[in-house]
Amino acid sequence: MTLSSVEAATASAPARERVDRLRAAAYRIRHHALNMGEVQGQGYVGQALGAADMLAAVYADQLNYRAEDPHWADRDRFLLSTGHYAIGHYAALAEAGIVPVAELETYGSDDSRLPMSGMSTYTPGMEISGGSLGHGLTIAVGMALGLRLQGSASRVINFLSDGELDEGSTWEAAMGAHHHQLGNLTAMVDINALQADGATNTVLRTEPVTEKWESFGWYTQRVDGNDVGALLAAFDNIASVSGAVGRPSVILCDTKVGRGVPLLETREKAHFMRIEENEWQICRDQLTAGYEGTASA
Ligand SMILES: Cc1ncc(C[n+]2csc(CCOP(=O)(O)OP(=O)(O)O)c2C)c(N)n1
Ligand SMILES: [Mg+2]
Repeated sequence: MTLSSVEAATASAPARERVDRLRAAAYRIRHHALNMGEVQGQGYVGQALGAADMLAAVYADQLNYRAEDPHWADRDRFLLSTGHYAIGHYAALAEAGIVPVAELETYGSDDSRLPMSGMSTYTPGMEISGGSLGHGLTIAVGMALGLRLQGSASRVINFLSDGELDEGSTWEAAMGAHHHQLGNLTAMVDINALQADGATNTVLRTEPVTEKWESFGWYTQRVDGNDVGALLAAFDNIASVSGAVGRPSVILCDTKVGRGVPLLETREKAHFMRIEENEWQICRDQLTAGYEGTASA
Protein backbone atom coordinates (compact mmCIF):
# COMPACT_ATOMS: atom_id res chain seq x y z
CA MET A 1 0.00 0.00 0.00
CA THR A 2 1.40 3.37 -0.89
CA LEU A 3 0.11 6.72 0.22
CA SER A 4 1.43 10.06 -0.88
CA SER A 5 1.74 12.77 1.73
CA VAL A 6 -0.90 14.77 -0.11
CA GLU A 7 -3.48 11.95 0.02
CA ALA A 8 -2.76 11.35 3.65
CA ALA A 9 -2.96 14.94 4.86
CA THR A 10 -6.49 14.48 6.14
CA ALA A 11 -6.35 15.29 9.83
CA SER A 12 -8.75 18.00 10.89
CA ALA A 13 -7.30 21.16 12.43
CA PRO A 14 -6.10 20.59 15.99
CA ALA A 15 -8.36 21.97 18.71
CA ARG A 16 -7.73 25.52 19.90
CA GLU A 17 -6.97 24.49 23.51
CA ARG A 18 -4.39 21.98 22.31
CA VAL A 19 -2.67 24.63 20.20
CA ASP A 20 -2.76 27.18 23.03
CA ARG A 21 -1.30 24.65 25.48
CA LEU A 22 1.58 24.09 23.09
CA ARG A 23 2.16 27.79 22.50
CA ALA A 24 2.45 28.23 26.25
CA ALA A 25 4.87 25.32 26.53
CA ALA A 26 6.99 26.70 23.67
CA TYR A 27 7.07 30.10 25.36
CA ARG A 28 8.36 28.57 28.60
CA ILE A 29 10.95 26.50 26.71
CA ARG A 30 12.22 29.69 25.03
CA HIS A 31 12.30 31.49 28.37
CA HIS A 32 14.30 28.68 30.00
CA ALA A 33 16.73 28.68 27.06
CA LEU A 34 17.37 32.41 27.39
CA ASN A 35 18.01 32.00 31.11
CA MET A 36 20.46 29.17 30.46
CA GLY A 37 22.21 31.12 27.75
CA GLU A 38 22.66 34.03 30.14
CA VAL A 39 24.32 31.78 32.73
CA GLN A 40 27.07 31.01 30.23
CA GLY A 41 26.89 34.35 28.44
CA GLN A 42 26.66 32.46 25.19
CA GLY A 43 25.37 29.26 23.67
CA TYR A 44 23.25 27.84 20.94
CA VAL A 45 20.35 30.05 21.91
CA GLY A 46 19.32 30.78 18.32
CA GLN A 47 18.77 27.08 17.66
CA ALA A 48 16.87 26.56 20.92
CA LEU A 49 14.50 29.42 20.10
CA GLY A 50 14.03 28.14 16.57
CA ALA A 51 13.29 24.57 17.65
CA ALA A 52 11.14 25.39 20.70
CA ASP A 53 7.84 24.71 18.90
CA MET A 54 9.08 21.32 17.68
CA LEU A 55 10.21 20.41 21.20
CA ALA A 56 6.92 21.60 22.68
CA ALA A 57 4.95 19.43 20.23
CA VAL A 58 7.06 16.43 21.23
CA TYR A 59 7.08 16.85 25.00
CA ALA A 60 3.74 18.55 25.63
CA ASP A 61 1.69 16.53 23.17
CA GLN A 62 3.29 13.44 21.67
CA LEU A 63 5.67 11.68 23.98
CA ASN A 64 4.51 9.01 26.40
CA TYR A 65 6.83 9.23 29.44
CA ARG A 66 6.88 9.22 33.22
CA ALA A 67 8.63 12.28 34.60
CA GLU A 68 9.50 10.52 37.85
CA ASP A 69 10.85 7.42 36.07
CA PRO A 70 12.86 8.45 32.97
CA HIS A 71 13.91 4.82 32.34
CA TRP A 72 10.34 3.46 32.33
CA ALA A 73 10.51 0.56 29.86
CA ASP A 74 7.36 1.51 27.96
CA ARG A 75 8.34 5.15 27.37
CA ASP A 76 8.60 6.64 23.92
CA ARG A 77 12.17 7.54 23.05
CA PHE A 78 13.27 11.01 21.95
CA LEU A 79 16.78 11.02 20.51
CA LEU A 80 18.65 14.29 20.09
CA SER A 81 21.40 13.69 17.55
CA THR A 82 22.42 17.32 17.43
CA GLY A 83 24.25 17.54 20.75
CA HIS A 84 24.67 21.29 20.46
CA TYR A 85 20.87 21.71 20.70
CA ALA A 86 21.07 20.37 24.29
CA ILE A 87 20.18 23.80 25.67
CA GLY A 88 16.78 23.53 23.98
CA HIS A 89 16.37 19.91 25.01
CA TYR A 90 17.10 20.71 28.69
CA ALA A 91 14.51 23.48 28.52
CA ALA A 92 11.99 20.93 27.19
CA LEU A 93 12.98 18.38 29.85
CA ALA A 94 12.33 21.03 32.48
CA GLU A 95 8.97 21.85 30.92
CA ALA A 96 8.20 18.10 31.01
CA GLY A 97 9.09 17.88 34.72
CA ILE A 98 11.98 15.49 34.09
CA VAL A 99 14.68 18.02 35.06
CA PRO A 100 13.94 20.52 37.87
CA VAL A 101 13.64 24.09 36.58
CA ALA A 102 16.01 25.29 39.31
CA GLU A 103 18.73 23.00 37.96
CA LEU A 104 18.80 24.82 34.62
CA GLU A 105 21.02 27.49 36.11
CA THR A 106 23.83 24.92 36.36
CA TYR A 107 23.88 24.61 32.53
CA GLY A 108 27.42 24.11 31.25
CA SER A 109 29.05 24.42 34.70
CA ASP A 110 31.51 21.99 36.26
CA ASP A 111 29.75 18.97 37.81
CA SER A 112 26.42 19.92 36.26
CA ARG A 113 24.11 17.22 34.91
CA LEU A 114 23.49 19.60 32.00
CA PRO A 115 26.68 19.80 29.91
CA MET A 116 26.84 22.02 26.82
CA SER A 117 26.53 18.96 24.56
CA GLY A 118 23.91 16.30 25.32
CA MET A 119 25.25 13.27 27.24
CA SER A 120 23.03 10.31 28.09
CA THR A 121 25.08 9.34 31.14
CA TYR A 122 24.66 12.79 32.70
CA THR A 123 21.08 13.85 32.15
CA PRO A 124 17.79 12.14 32.97
CA GLY A 125 15.70 11.83 29.81
CA MET A 126 18.69 12.21 27.47
CA GLU A 127 18.55 8.93 25.55
CA ILE A 128 21.81 9.23 23.58
CA SER A 129 25.03 11.20 23.57
CA GLY A 130 24.69 13.22 20.39
CA GLY A 131 27.13 15.72 19.01
CA SER A 132 29.02 13.67 16.51
CA LEU A 133 26.49 14.33 13.80
CA GLY A 134 24.96 11.58 11.70
CA HIS A 135 24.58 8.94 14.39
CA GLY A 136 21.14 9.75 15.78
CA LEU A 137 19.08 8.20 13.03
CA THR A 138 21.25 5.08 12.88
CA ILE A 139 20.68 4.52 16.61
CA ALA A 140 16.99 5.34 16.24
CA VAL A 141 16.60 2.67 13.54
CA GLY A 142 18.19 0.02 15.75
CA MET A 143 16.11 1.11 18.71
CA ALA A 144 12.84 1.09 16.74
CA LEU A 145 13.63 -2.35 15.32
CA GLY A 146 14.56 -3.68 18.77
CA LEU A 147 11.40 -2.31 20.35
CA ARG A 148 9.26 -3.88 17.66
CA LEU A 149 11.00 -7.25 18.09
CA GLN A 150 10.21 -7.02 21.82
CA GLY A 151 6.54 -6.43 21.02
CA SER A 152 6.72 -2.92 22.48
CA ALA A 153 4.26 -0.22 21.47
CA SER A 154 6.83 2.53 22.17
CA ARG A 155 7.73 5.00 19.44
CA VAL A 156 11.09 6.51 18.60
CA ILE A 157 11.44 10.15 17.56
CA ASN A 158 14.79 11.40 16.28
CA PHE A 159 15.54 15.11 16.11
CA LEU A 160 17.99 16.03 13.34
CA SER A 161 19.21 19.30 11.84
CA ASP A 162 19.55 20.33 8.21
CA GLY A 163 23.35 20.27 8.55
CA GLU A 164 23.08 16.69 9.72
CA LEU A 165 21.65 15.73 6.35
CA ASP A 166 25.20 16.20 5.00
CA GLU A 167 26.15 12.98 6.77
CA GLY A 168 26.00 9.86 4.60
CA SER A 169 25.10 7.68 7.57
CA THR A 170 21.79 9.53 7.87
CA TRP A 171 20.79 8.28 4.43
CA GLU A 172 21.95 4.71 5.13
CA ALA A 173 19.72 4.77 8.19
CA ALA A 174 16.85 6.18 6.14
CA MET A 175 17.13 3.23 3.74
CA GLY A 176 17.28 0.78 6.64
CA ALA A 177 14.17 2.23 8.27
CA HIS A 178 12.18 1.81 5.07
CA HIS A 179 13.54 -1.69 4.50
CA HIS A 180 12.48 -2.75 8.00
CA GLN A 181 9.11 -0.99 7.67
CA LEU A 182 9.59 0.96 10.87
CA GLY A 183 6.21 2.58 11.33
CA ASN A 184 7.20 3.25 14.95
CA LEU A 185 9.95 5.69 13.89
CA THR A 186 9.58 9.41 13.22
CA ALA A 187 12.34 11.83 12.25
CA MET A 188 12.01 15.57 12.75
CA VAL A 189 14.44 17.73 10.83
CA ASP A 190 15.03 21.32 11.91
CA ILE A 191 15.55 23.10 8.60
CA ASN A 192 16.81 26.47 9.80
CA ALA A 193 18.82 26.98 6.59
CA LEU A 194 22.01 27.34 8.64
CA GLN A 195 24.97 25.24 9.63
CA ALA A 196 28.39 25.79 11.19
CA ASP A 197 30.12 27.12 8.08
CA GLY A 198 27.26 29.27 6.82
CA ALA A 199 23.95 29.01 5.00
CA THR A 200 23.01 25.41 4.21
CA ASN A 201 22.47 26.13 0.52
CA THR A 202 26.04 27.46 0.25
CA VAL A 203 27.78 24.70 2.26
CA LEU A 204 26.10 21.63 0.78
CA ARG A 205 22.77 22.01 -0.91
CA THR A 206 20.30 19.42 0.38
CA GLU A 207 17.21 20.59 -1.52
CA PRO A 208 14.94 19.22 -2.77
CA VAL A 209 14.69 17.69 0.69
CA THR A 210 11.06 16.58 0.53
CA GLU A 211 11.58 14.57 -2.64
CA LYS A 212 14.69 12.94 -1.19
CA TRP A 213 12.88 11.57 1.86
CA GLU A 214 9.92 10.48 -0.25
CA SER A 215 12.21 8.63 -2.61
CA PHE A 216 13.69 6.81 0.38
CA GLY A 217 10.19 5.49 1.09
CA TRP A 218 9.35 7.69 4.09
CA TYR A 219 5.94 9.20 4.78
CA THR A 220 7.04 12.81 4.32
CA GLN A 221 5.47 16.09 5.36
CA ARG A 222 7.00 19.57 5.24
CA VAL A 223 5.59 22.20 7.58
CA ASP A 224 6.29 25.57 9.14
CA GLY A 225 8.20 24.33 12.18
CA ASN A 226 7.27 27.47 14.11
CA ASP A 227 3.55 26.81 13.72
CA VAL A 228 2.46 24.50 16.51
CA GLY A 229 -0.89 23.85 14.83
CA ALA A 230 0.88 22.62 11.69
CA LEU A 231 3.18 20.42 13.77
CA LEU A 232 0.24 18.86 15.58
CA ALA A 233 -1.60 18.23 12.31
CA ALA A 234 1.52 16.53 10.94
CA PHE A 235 1.70 14.24 13.98
CA ASP A 236 -2.01 13.49 13.67
CA ASN A 237 -1.47 12.49 10.04
CA ILE A 238 1.33 10.18 11.11
CA ALA A 239 -0.87 8.55 13.74
CA SER A 240 -3.55 7.84 11.17
CA VAL A 241 -1.28 6.70 8.36
CA SER A 242 2.28 5.70 8.82
CA GLY A 243 2.13 3.23 11.71
CA ALA A 244 -0.71 1.39 10.04
CA VAL A 245 1.21 0.87 6.79
CA GLY A 246 4.60 0.32 8.44
CA ARG A 247 6.30 3.36 6.96
CA PRO A 248 8.77 5.47 8.85
CA SER A 249 7.74 9.12 8.90
CA VAL A 250 9.56 12.40 8.72
CA ILE A 251 8.42 15.93 9.50
CA LEU A 252 10.57 18.49 7.73
CA CYS A 253 10.31 21.66 9.79
CA ASP A 254 11.22 25.03 8.34
CA THR A 255 12.20 27.20 11.30
CA LYS A 256 13.74 30.57 11.98
CA VAL A 257 16.90 30.97 14.04
CA GLY A 258 16.08 33.08 17.14
CA ARG A 259 12.32 32.73 16.63
CA GLY A 260 10.21 34.69 19.10
CA VAL A 261 12.89 37.31 19.86
CA PRO A 262 13.01 39.97 17.13
CA LEU A 263 16.43 41.19 18.29
CA LEU A 264 17.87 37.76 17.48
CA GLU A 265 15.64 36.95 14.51
CA THR A 266 16.99 39.98 12.68
CA ARG A 267 20.62 39.62 13.72
CA GLU A 268 23.04 38.25 11.16
CA LYS A 269 22.61 34.48 11.23
CA ALA A 270 25.38 32.72 13.10
CA HIS A 271 25.79 29.13 14.23
CA PHE A 272 27.10 30.42 17.57
CA MET A 273 25.37 33.65 18.52
CA ARG A 274 26.96 36.28 20.71
CA ILE A 275 24.55 38.06 23.01
CA GLU A 276 25.78 40.99 25.09
CA GLU A 277 25.21 41.20 28.84
CA ASN A 278 22.65 43.96 28.56
CA GLU A 279 20.72 42.17 25.81
CA TRP A 280 19.42 39.13 27.72
CA GLN A 281 16.67 41.05 29.50
CA ILE A 282 15.71 42.74 26.24
CA CYS A 283 15.40 39.27 24.71
CA ARG A 284 13.15 38.06 27.53
CA ASP A 285 10.98 41.17 27.31
CA GLN A 286 10.60 40.81 23.54
CA LEU A 287 9.74 37.13 23.93
CA THR A 288 7.04 37.84 26.49
CA ALA A 289 5.60 40.75 24.49
CA GLY A 290 5.40 38.59 21.38
CA TYR A 291 3.84 35.67 23.23
CA GLU A 292 1.23 37.81 24.95
CA GLY A 293 0.43 39.38 21.59
CA THR A 294 -0.19 36.03 19.87
CA ALA A 295 -1.82 34.46 22.93
CA SER A 296 -4.60 37.03 22.90
CA ALA A 297 -4.93 36.99 19.11
C1 LIG B 1 30.51 14.33 12.38
C2 LIG B 1 30.59 15.78 12.73
N1 LIG B 1 31.18 16.64 11.88
C3 LIG B 1 31.28 17.95 12.19
C4 LIG B 1 30.80 18.42 13.39
C5 LIG B 1 30.97 19.88 13.76
N2 LIG B 1 29.68 20.57 13.81
C6 LIG B 1 29.06 20.86 14.96
S1 LIG B 1 27.58 21.63 14.75
C7 LIG B 1 27.78 21.60 13.07
C8 LIG B 1 26.73 22.19 12.16
C9 LIG B 1 25.68 21.21 11.83
O1 LIG B 1 24.61 21.80 11.13
P1 LIG B 1 23.34 22.34 11.88
O2 LIG B 1 23.07 21.50 13.05
O3 LIG B 1 22.27 22.50 10.86
O4 LIG B 1 23.84 23.75 12.38
P2 LIG B 1 22.99 24.93 13.07
O5 LIG B 1 21.65 24.98 12.41
O6 LIG B 1 22.90 24.60 14.51
O7 LIG B 1 23.79 26.18 12.83
C10 LIG B 1 28.97 21.00 12.70
C11 LIG B 1 29.44 20.82 11.32
C12 LIG B 1 30.18 17.49 14.26
N3 LIG B 1 29.65 17.87 15.43
N4 LIG B 1 30.08 16.19 13.91
MG1 LIG C 1 20.88 24.06 10.75
